[in-house]
Amino acid sequence: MELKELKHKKLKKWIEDAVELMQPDNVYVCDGSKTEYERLSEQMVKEGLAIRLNAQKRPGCLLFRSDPSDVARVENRTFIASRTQDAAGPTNNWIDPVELKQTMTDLYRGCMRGRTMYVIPFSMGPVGSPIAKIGVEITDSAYVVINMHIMTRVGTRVLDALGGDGEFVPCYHSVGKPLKKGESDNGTWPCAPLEKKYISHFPETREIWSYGSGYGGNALLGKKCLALRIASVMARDEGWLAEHMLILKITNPQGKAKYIAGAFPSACGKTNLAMLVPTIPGWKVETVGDDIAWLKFGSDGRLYAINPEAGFFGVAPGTSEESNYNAMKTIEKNTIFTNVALTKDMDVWWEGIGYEPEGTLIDWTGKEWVYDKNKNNAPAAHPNSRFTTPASQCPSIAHEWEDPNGVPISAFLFGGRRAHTIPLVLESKNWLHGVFLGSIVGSEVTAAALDLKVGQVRRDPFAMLPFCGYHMGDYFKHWIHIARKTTPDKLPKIYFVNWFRKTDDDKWLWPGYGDNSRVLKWIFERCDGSGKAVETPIGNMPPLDAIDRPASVSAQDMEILLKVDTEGWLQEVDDIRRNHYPKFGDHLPKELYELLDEMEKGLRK
Ligand code: SAT
Ligand code: MN
Repeated sequence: MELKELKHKKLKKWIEDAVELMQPDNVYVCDGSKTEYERLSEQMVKEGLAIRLNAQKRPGCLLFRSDPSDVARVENRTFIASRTQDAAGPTNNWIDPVELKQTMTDLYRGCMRGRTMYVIPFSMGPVGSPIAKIGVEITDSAYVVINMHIMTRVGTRVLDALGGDGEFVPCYHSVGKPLKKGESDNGTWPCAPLEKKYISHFPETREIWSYGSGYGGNALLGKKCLALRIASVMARDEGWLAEHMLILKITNPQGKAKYIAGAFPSACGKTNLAMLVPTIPGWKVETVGDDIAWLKFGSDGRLYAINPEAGFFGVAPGTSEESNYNAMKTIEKNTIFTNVALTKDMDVWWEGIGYEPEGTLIDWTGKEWVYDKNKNNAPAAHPNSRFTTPASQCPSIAHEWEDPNGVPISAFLFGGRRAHTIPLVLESKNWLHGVFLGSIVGSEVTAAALDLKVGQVRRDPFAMLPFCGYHMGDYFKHWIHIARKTTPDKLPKIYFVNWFRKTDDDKWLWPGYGDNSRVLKWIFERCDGSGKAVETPIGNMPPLDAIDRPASVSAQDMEILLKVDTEGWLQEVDDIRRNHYPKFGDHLPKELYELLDEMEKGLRK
């Protein structure tokens, strides 16, 4: 579509201003068609930016290799530029919005020279749904366009829904590498150096400005930037929730279904949990979403969740037939792989794919790579290598996944990677206590963000620390207050889970994956009023016989998994009181300090 055909005056003006500033060679408004996807794919293959994979083994699949400096979200270059620093809070990077816009305007000036400006109208949520939000991303990356095709609903139908004066979130994106006359990318991934990367959010004006990175959440602006950072601010103002949560449907052998939403930090297995194949006979798990949930109250007083996305941007390493059968089926076709390894027969490979590679590979940096049984060489696939794949292709997708009204949530899960202390599962005493549990989530850091030390425990409340567009203390308050919109019996129950416990000699205590269905079954039964629980100082826990123990877990290990580790929890209390809660200053709801005191008292009894 041509720019002049656009009906929406404000949108047209916004694009024209961007064209003047960024000076692209061409402007192209995306229609979202299959032909468009194919044309851009072919263009990138020709330019040497993409490799077409084996048409028999992986039809419609592409492989991209990014610049080694551009492989994950960059949290220290991510900014919440609210008018005051206090509004952004102590856990977000803040720059004064006027100053930041000045800096970035200078960077944007002429940044698309030699390139095409793509205009991507996209909908988060089914097009036309009352809960969907529309965004328009301007980008100079064709890679971003085809990823957005999969991750969101894109194109003319979105412009139609927007009409002449509909509301949209304006999103600027540039890889930050203008081309001189006659210059080309020459087959290398374009991006700007770290100190020039900016992933910026202006919460009051609901704008997103991203510069310098082409990877994942830095560049696919519908995901973390719109659906979490900006949407969390909208949700606070409008009385709903925008959360970093998977959504799954679980059905018992009698055919009764419930929906569960779960928050875990990036690369902690949300995708695996959302697509889980239960190991307990007769139970079924289906997928509604794997990363983000928007939740609103229905007229019946219950919380309903939609998945605003249309695809999965999943971590490749560790994904295998065994760990995630449904993901492996989903990515058989029409999938974009980024930074995985390439086999001789033009297929993909990564660490933990479930089989050894044949012959030599080309690793994610483009170099020859020989498999070493002792694993002494650097990984062939980058630890944060990803697949972008359509949700509709997932064998476990629930038929209601695009229901514009969402699905009613019975339980929330909070979890992270914790080798010690945190039990396999814990139920909150009530809503407020559940908010307390959410506020103290910690996890060992993964490779999903570039600038954090992998393996260290960091507190990541509600798994939202990198994704909340305002002060986290106010976010806790919002969670406390939202309960007043309904009656306690209508609210989801809240659980703390930990699949990642280890023995002192570093062995997993719990098999995880499909066996996590055993924990989900107990949660289902609790929500159904039948499951047993015992009260402890940290919350309600299943008695030993309430969870079907997998054959691979000894009775002794089960006891460790379900025991209150008093010493460990007292250390938690100490760490929360000294290092975690004080960060939020007087924005931290006092109720949470009270619950911390109460828990400590209980533990010392
Ligand atoms: O790069 S993303 O932010 O989309 C992935 C993640 O960190 O969860
Ligand atoms: Mn995520």
